[in-house]
Amino acid sequence: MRVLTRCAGLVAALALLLSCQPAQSDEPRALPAINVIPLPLSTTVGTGPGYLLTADTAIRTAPGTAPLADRLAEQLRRSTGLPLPVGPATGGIELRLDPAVEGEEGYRLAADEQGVVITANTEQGLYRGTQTLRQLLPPHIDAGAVVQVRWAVPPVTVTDRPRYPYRGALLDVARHFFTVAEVKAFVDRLALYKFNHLHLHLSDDQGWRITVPGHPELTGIGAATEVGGTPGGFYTDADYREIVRYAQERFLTVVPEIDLPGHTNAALTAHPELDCSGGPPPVPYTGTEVGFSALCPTDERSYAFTNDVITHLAALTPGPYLHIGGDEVKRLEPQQYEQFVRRVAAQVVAAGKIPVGWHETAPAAGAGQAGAGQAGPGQVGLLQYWRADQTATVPVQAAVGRGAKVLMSPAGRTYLDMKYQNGYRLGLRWAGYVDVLDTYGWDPDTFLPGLPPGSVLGVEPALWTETLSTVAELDLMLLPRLPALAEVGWSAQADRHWPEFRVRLAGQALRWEAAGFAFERRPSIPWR
Ligand code: TNX
Repeated sequence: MRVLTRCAGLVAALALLLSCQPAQSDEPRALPAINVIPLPLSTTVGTGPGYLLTADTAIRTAPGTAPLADRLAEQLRRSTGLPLPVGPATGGIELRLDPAVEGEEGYRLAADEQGVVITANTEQGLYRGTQTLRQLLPPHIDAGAVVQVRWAVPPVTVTDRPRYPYRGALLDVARHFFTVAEVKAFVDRLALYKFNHLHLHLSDDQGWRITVPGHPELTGIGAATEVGGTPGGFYTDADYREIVRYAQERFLTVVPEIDLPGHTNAALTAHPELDCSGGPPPVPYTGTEVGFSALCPTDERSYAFTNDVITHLAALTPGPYLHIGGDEVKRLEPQQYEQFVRRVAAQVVAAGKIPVGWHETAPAAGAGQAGAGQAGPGQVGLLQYWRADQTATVPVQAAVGRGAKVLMSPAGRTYLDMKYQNGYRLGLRWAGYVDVLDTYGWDPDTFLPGLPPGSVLGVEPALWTETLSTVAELDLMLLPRLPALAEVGWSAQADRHWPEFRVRLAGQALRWEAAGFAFERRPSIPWR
């Protein structure tokens, strides 16, 4: 299988070279025949002409696949202008459920002159397959209006499933607020590259972004600002549900984070009684320092507050996880901190969710009695590792020994708010400069030494937004690094090769241009 995959890569590279003739300015340029990111498990290129979408093409459904087929049709109609009727009788593109296909997200895609068949054992698998189909079509398939090109799918057989079950991305909506429409735009980028979790960082020193019944001040006062002093914002229940729905439709699970007990200045402006630092009463903060705020660990009212927030958020969230933060707390004694995390984790478990925490919560992490990855009372079940180096390995190893799982977000590899290079206009640089090769050239299983196989649940890039306030700015940081991290999370480690990847990545530019996405032309990528 690996040989075939490598061959497919070579074919793609060759096709790219051959298509390098000067492009006519207003004519769509040709893409390599096979250019899929993340790299599928196995790809076999056929010899025939492939399948051409025409006015006669229909999308054929099987029991259980109609809603997905409707959405695929809707997406393809926009740029092809083809009618693409959906139904059980006719064909061209076919979506089939088959329990024999391996993996919850696995799928098979076969394209020849007769048509395209996508087979999976779940709707989720079928959806991932439709994103491969999208990438097999000319890049103008992502245009917002009708384009006249040959809508050809190359003859190919793809068998695919992901390396890791958890491939997420964090969006910080606290430092700068992003509207529901802007979050949906972020989800669109994630869906294209087969991510399956959306981590929303909903609270921080600079803003509180979600309504909680009985706490009108949280959104009245706590949500008013953002970094730089511009007006903030917040999500109503309906807004949040709409984000969840939109993400779910693309088979992404929303993981909400309320950062506790630090990063809580915005909450404390709404609830000054929960501050016991002895300093002046908290005021809205629009700077970018971290580590100065904490909920009072010795006041019972703090736990009544966290319980209100957690039960409400758990009720709004269909996914299994609730993230309680826990990072960069400088004001509490270690024992006080651990007790705080345990109490809040217990509230999360009582609300029916698995607590996730930044790796600082490791002393309070484990599996409890509920089995691996399932947190017991007072335990964080999933640790998100963010340090750029390995200095926090030991407590994480110990927590894994107690049954916790690890989500890898090492800052020097996955922090998409880091500058690409010295002098770059956007971003921070505390974890160093992060160029495309930094995001691609590592292995999540071995970044931390001494973790038993299976401890790493997945990978999660993070887009913190101290310096970012528009979708175009988010895009400049995401593209081209997000697809690199998609491949780190999805594709087999032994199949990943930078020289081949950078050629495929270059091909994505036509897609981003067609879709109107901003991206950064990093010199390490052979853009045309
Ligand atoms: C660290 S790593 C943070 C965030 C900042 C980010 C900026 C972690 C869990 N916390 O609060 O936004 O660095 O890069």
